[in-house]
Parts: sequence; C-alpha cells; structure tokens
Amino acid sequence: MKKKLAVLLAGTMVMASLVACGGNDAAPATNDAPAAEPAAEDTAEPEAEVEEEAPADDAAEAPAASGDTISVGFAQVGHESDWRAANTQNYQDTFSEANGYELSFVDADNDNAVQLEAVRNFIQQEMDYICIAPIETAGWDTVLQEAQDAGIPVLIVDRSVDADASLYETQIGCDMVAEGETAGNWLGEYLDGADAKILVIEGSVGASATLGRTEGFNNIAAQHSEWEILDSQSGDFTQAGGQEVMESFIKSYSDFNVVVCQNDNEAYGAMDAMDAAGITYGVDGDVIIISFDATHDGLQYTLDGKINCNVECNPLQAGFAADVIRKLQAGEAIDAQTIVTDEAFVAPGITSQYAVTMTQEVLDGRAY
Ligand code: GZL
Ligand code: ZN
Repeated sequence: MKKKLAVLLAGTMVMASLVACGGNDAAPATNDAPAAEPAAEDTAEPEAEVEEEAPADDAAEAPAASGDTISVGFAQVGHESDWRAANTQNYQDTFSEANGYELSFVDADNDNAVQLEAVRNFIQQEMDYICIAPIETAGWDTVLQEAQDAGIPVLIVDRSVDADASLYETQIGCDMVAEGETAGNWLGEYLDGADAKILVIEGSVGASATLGRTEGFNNIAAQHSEWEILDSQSGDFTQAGGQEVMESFIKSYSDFNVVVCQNDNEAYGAMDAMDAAGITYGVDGDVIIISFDATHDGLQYTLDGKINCNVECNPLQAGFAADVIRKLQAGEAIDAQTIVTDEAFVAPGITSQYAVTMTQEVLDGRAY
C-alpha cells in the first residue's frame, strides 16, 4: 500500500507540477538553495533552481520521519574518474538506511547496455524512485516510457538526456555549456590576442558533459580568428585515455600551445605523456593546460602551476535529488531542472575575471 500510495501521490503531484510550470521546459532561473524544511505550498510558477549550496542534510532525512524506507535505484555512469567516485560516495552517504532509504546502486562501467538493463531491473523490482546518470544522452525514450507506465518517477542526474522531458521528473546537474564557455573566456583573457594552436581531449563519446563543454568552448573559439583547434579526440574521461590521446597528438602535432582536457583524470594522463616527451606545460611551460572538474588533485596541480585553469563541476549533488524525492513524497511541486552552480580556478600568479586564483587556503577549504 505504502509504495502504491507514494507512487500515486508522486504521480498526482507530477501532473500538478507539470501544470504549474507548464511542462518541463521552464527556463532555468536563479533561486536560493532549497529550504531544509518543506517549502510552503508553492502554487506559483516554480522556476528551475540555480543552487548555491547543497541542501542541508536533513533534507535527506525526511523519509525516516514517516517511518517508511524509500527504495531508490541509482544507475551510475561508472567509476571512470575521481569526480565520479566523489559523486557515487555522495549518493551512498545521502541515500543511506539511516536517512530512511534503501539504495540499489549499479555501476554501469560506462556501458550503455548495462545501464539500460539496470533501469529495467529497477522497474521490475518496483523501486519507489529511479535516478539515472546517463552515460550518453541518446537512447532513453523507450525505457523512460516503461518506467512511467510502471508509475515509477525518474530523476535524471549529473548529465542530461535527449528524451521527452515529460518522461522524467527533473534534471539535476551542472551547466556544461557554461563550463566550456568559462574555459574559452579565460583562455581569451589569458592569451590577450596571442595565437593559439589547441588540442582537445574530449570526454566520453555522446555524454552531455562532453557535448556541452565542447559546444561552450567552441562558442568562444569562434570569436577568436587567431585560434586554431588542431584536433579533438575522446579520452573517455580516464587517465589512461588522456595519456593515449596525448601520445597520439604528440606524434601528429609539434606546434600546439594549448591542451584542453575535459576532466582532471585526462589531464593527469596528458601530463604523463608530455613529461615522457620532454614537453613543458603549466604557468612556466610551453603548453597551457585547461582542465575540468576541479577535484582535489586537479586543484593541487593547479596550485602547483601545472594546470593553468581548472573549471569546476560540483559532484556533491545527491542532496538535490533527495530534496526532489522529499517534495514528491510530501506532495509538493518540484522544479523541472536544478542547475548546480560551479566556478573556475587558476594557478597562482594569474588573476582573472572568470576564475579564483588558487591558494593553499582555497584548496584546504574544498569539500571534495
Ligand atoms: C560531469 C560528469 C563528468 C566529469 C567526469 O558532470 O558527468 O563525468 O566531468 C566524469 O570526471 O567522468
Ligand atoms: Zn581573440
């Protein structure tokens, strides 16, 4: 009865919130972090929230108050990067038994078929909620329809999908296009009109993080006729992939002066390859390195001047997902999209309107 009631309630509220916000295409707008307590019945047009801070932990504790546990199936991308490890840990800490959840976690190991099968198993097991961090944006309509037909609300987290937005409750994640544009804007500021021959180590093929960062960076590169993007290949968001692609780039190109790595682990691989080839990089080297994620080690390299600019993407997002589930359980309207805000960091000695200059205090103050 509980499960059916919870799902029925959620279904009802989804209709209400869809009506309230006119479908899932509400334009994102700024908003404060969600209140720890259930917000007053917001019948006004809910706007997508741009979150500053993850909601207080007690946002994740609401279900225990009702005495029932909530079953959540989480189909995670894989374990390809330090960012992913931090994101997984955050979900496991948030959707804990102590907080009133029963989490079924599947690491899809960057395999689309495994991820789809995991979601179908969650449907079979009649989970109360399903969270998906989609490996790729494509291929989701059918299984999302199956989940909706089964009355199971789905949250798309971290990345996004090319699917009808009425097939899922909400999308939570960083603005990848903005991240790419931040990287490009910083590079334009840093080069100040100087030529650039750029190599790009992209993230995994078809991922919204890859597509967005590439689109955003290219938006800015198009404004700089003095820049040339020599090549762009996928390093799969892994250190091995970054090293492999950088080794092949070094064989093919001799005049590059910028390497854009779409996550920190690829940057570590690229640095290994450049070290082996005797190519210098960073603030005192011949090659500028731009990275994404701003994980602890990535920011250590930035503090050390090895990475010139590191654009953050905050992995601590589970609190937002728990807040959506709490609201659905309580019959409150939810937001169609939650953009997790991030910032950028640059090496000591660099000042920028787009980024924070790294210091030991900045590094010590990081949550991941
Ligand atoms: C970004 C996330 C990306 C990270 C990578 O939100 O999807 O996937 O940038 C991770 O480190 O592999
Ligand atoms: Zn220019």
